[in-house]
Amino acid sequence: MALDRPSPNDLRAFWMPFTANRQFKAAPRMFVGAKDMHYTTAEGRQVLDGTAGLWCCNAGHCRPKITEAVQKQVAELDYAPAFQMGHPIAFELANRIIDMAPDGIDHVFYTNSGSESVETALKIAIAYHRARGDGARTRLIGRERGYHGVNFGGISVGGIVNNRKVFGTMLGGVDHLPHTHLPENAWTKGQPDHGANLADDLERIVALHGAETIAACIVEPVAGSTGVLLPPKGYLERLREICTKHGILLIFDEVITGFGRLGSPFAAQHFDVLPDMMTTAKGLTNGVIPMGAVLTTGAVHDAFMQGPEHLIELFHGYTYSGNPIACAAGLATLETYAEEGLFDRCAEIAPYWQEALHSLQDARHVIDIRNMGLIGAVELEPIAGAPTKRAFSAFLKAYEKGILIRTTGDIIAMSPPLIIDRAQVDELIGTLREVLDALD
Ligand code: PXG
Repeated sequence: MALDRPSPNDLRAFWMPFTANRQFKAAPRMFVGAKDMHYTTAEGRQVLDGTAGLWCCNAGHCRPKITEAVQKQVAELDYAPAFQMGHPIAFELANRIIDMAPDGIDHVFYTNSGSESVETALKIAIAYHRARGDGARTRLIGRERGYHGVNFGGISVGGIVNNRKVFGTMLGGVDHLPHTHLPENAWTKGQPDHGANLADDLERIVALHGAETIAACIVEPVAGSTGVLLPPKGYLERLREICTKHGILLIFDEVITGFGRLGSPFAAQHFDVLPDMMTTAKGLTNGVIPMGAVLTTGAVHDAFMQGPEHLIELFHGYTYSGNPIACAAGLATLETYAEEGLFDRCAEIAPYWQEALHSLQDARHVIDIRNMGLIGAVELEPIAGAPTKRAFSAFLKAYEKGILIRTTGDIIAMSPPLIIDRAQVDELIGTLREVLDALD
C-alpha cells in the first residue's frame, strides 16, 4: 500500500530541535551531502564545516572506513537485545575506549546521546553511594552556564537559563558552582590565569549542605555550548582535591571535549585531572550513528558488583545501549582517529588555529576571543535591546558565504573537524572577518 506522504518540500510536520522553526521554514537551509570538510547544500553549493556538524564529526564527513563498517554490520547483525544478552563488538569497543581513556578509567556503560550519558552518570553516582551504605548522598552539584543535555537531570545540574526556565520543577537537591567567566580573562589564549579560587565555592556548598548529603559534582572541563569557557589554571585540580577530600564523585562531561578536540583523547588527560566518571557521545561514532558512553573508574563499577550473582546490579539501561551498528561505527571511528593520528594533528594545528582566531581581535563588534585545541569562540557586542540578533545574522551571512559556524547568545563558536588544514583555517577565519565587517 502506498503511503500517503506530503511532498518532500512540505516542511510543516517536522518540529525542528533547537531551531527558529518559522524563520527556517520561510528560508530553509538544507544539506544534501557531505564529504570530508564540506557540506553540499540543496542548491549545490559547498559549505566549509566550521563546527564538525554539532561538535561530533571529528574525523570529517563520509569517511569510507566508517561508512563501510556500518554497511557491513547492518547486513550481519542488525540488532541484538541489550539486556541479559551480548554481542562481541560491544565488548570490543568498550576495550578500545578504555585503551584510550586515562589510567584508572576501566568501565564503559553505553547510552545513545550526551543527554543520556549525563542522566546515567548522575544515577550511577547516587546508586554508588547507596551501594556503599552511604544512601544520604543524593545531592548533585552543577555549575552556572553548564550544559549537560536536555533531560531533567541534565537541565537541573545545568545552568543555561533558557534550557531551564520554562520547564517547571527541576530535580530537587541540586546546587550550582559559579561559572568561570571573568572579565579580567578577556582575550586570553588558552587557559586563563584568573579564577582557580572559584572552585573553592564547592567548600562553601559543602559547608552549607554537609558533605554527607552530596553525591557528585558535574562540570564540563571546557564549557562548550554556553560559548566556550576555559577552566582557569588550577581550577579543575582544585575541584578534584575538594571532591576527594569530601568523598564526592567528580564527573567530567566530556561530550564535546572527548575524542581529540583538545589534542588528547580526553580533557582529563589534557588537564591531567582524573574524574571518577566521564560522560561522552558525539565523537565516539563521528556522529554517524547516535551513541554515548559513561566511563567509570574501577572503584565506581566495583561498588555495584556485590550481592548474589544472578541479580541485576544496576537497574538502568537503554534498548539501544551498545547497539551493534553504533558499535561498528564507533570501532571504525576510533580506528580512523588512530590510523590518521587525528588527535596529534589537532594538537599540531591548534597554535595556528589560535593565532588565526585571535587575528579577529580588531574585527567589527568583537569583544572577546577564547580558544583551546580546535575550539574557538568569538564573542560579539550584542545589539542594544536585541541580544542574540547580531550573532544570528552572522550565522546566516556566514552560511551564504560558504562557512558553517554556530552561535549561542552573541557568541560565535567553532569546532571544525580535526582534519582541517591551514588553508581551510584561513578560509574559515577570513570569511568570518568579512561577515563580521559587513554586519550592522
Ligand atoms: N553534555 C555536553 C557537554 C554537551 O555539549 C550534551 C551533554 C548533550 O548531548 P546530546 O547528544 O544529548 O545532544 C552536550 C551537547 C552547540 C551544541 O552548538 C552543543 C551540544 C549539542 C548541540 C549543539 O553548542 N552539546
